Amino acid sequence: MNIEKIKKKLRTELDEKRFIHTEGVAYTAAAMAMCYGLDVRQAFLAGLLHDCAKCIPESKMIELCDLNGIEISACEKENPFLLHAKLGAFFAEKEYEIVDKEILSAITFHTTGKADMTILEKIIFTADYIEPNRKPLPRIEYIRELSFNDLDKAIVLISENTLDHLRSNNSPIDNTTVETYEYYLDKTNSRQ
Ligand code: DGI
Ligand code: FE
Ligand code: FE
Repeated sequence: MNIEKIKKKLRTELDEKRFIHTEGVAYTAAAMAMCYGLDVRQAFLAGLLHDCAKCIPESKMIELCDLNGIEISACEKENPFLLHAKLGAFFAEKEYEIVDKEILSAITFHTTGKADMTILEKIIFTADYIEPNRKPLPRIEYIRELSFNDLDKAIVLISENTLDHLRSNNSPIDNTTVETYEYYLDKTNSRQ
């Protein structure tokens, strides 16, 4: 499927706001790929498809996971919206003909991140947070700058913001989200 065809299908799957965010992530990921010497088209595609399952109603997401043998963790059971990441990778492969496993993995981990990410995974995790259409977030200008000159440190600040936000709302926290923060905090601290 070429990019125009993917965009056309995404327009039917996503609402206007989500489509605008999606384009923001795709172009931000492409710019980051230029900065870090990655394949620009690969990053653009991963950005374009990262939220392709975001507008599916939560009950339908659970149904689709059950139907297709996609495992649901305890935290995902409590917060089914988290499933849009795994389910997004599933649809990217089945409906958008993406065979590149690196793209599929970047989509799978875009919400929680994980320890020891590939550069593409880091780029999608970060581009999702810093893209220009996001509403104001704590320290966002600094995080945007870091994203292009100290990606691991940007990930520490993003996951720290996310954990603070989840704790202040008393939301259940997925272990992978905590692992992302701890791994990149240790990694950046042991550098100096
Ligand atoms: O899909 P987007 O809104 O573009 O962005 P996203 O997929 O990164 O989702 C962002 C939301 O995910 C944000 O409100 C924080 C939330 N989130 C991230 N990790 C966890 C989490 N929510 C819960 N409940 N638990 C987590 O571990
Ligand atoms: Fe998302
Ligand atoms: Fe997103």
